[in-house]
Amino acid sequence: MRRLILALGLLALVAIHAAAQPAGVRAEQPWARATAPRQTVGGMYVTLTSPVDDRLVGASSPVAGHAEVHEMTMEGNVMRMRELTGGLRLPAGKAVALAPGGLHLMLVDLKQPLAAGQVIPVQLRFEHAPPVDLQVRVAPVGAQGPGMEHAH
Ligand SMILES: [Cu+2]
Repeated sequence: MRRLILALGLLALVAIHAAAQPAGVRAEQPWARATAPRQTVGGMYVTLTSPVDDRLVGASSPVAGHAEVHEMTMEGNVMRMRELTGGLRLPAGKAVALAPGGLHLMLVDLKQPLAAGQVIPVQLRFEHAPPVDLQVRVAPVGAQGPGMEHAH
């Protein structure tokens, strides 16, 4: 009986501990795009959902010197890219998609080209939530999604 009480007590402690953990950001369908031989930057995409207001503040990967959060916008007929230096806002419960033509993570100073089919580790960092480690599949050059779509 005493042992049972002890076990229940431990379970309660574990439950409390789990509840006290900061809620994590959900990262779905991460993928990157293959790069040409002399290209030094590569785009990475993922859909992020945070249970509370948070901010994606950075990323890192062993395949790149560093990574930046970028936004692509059209200015007239010209596509421009700029770094979101303050990070990317993740409103509570809202899925924020990083996708071609818009928000993306830019892997800068690639140590070697990203090859289709390769899987690269990328860590995402947030203002509040603990970091998220991803295994990111590289899709072919020109891909618009993680690789399920057909070419036209
Ligand atoms: Cu970029």
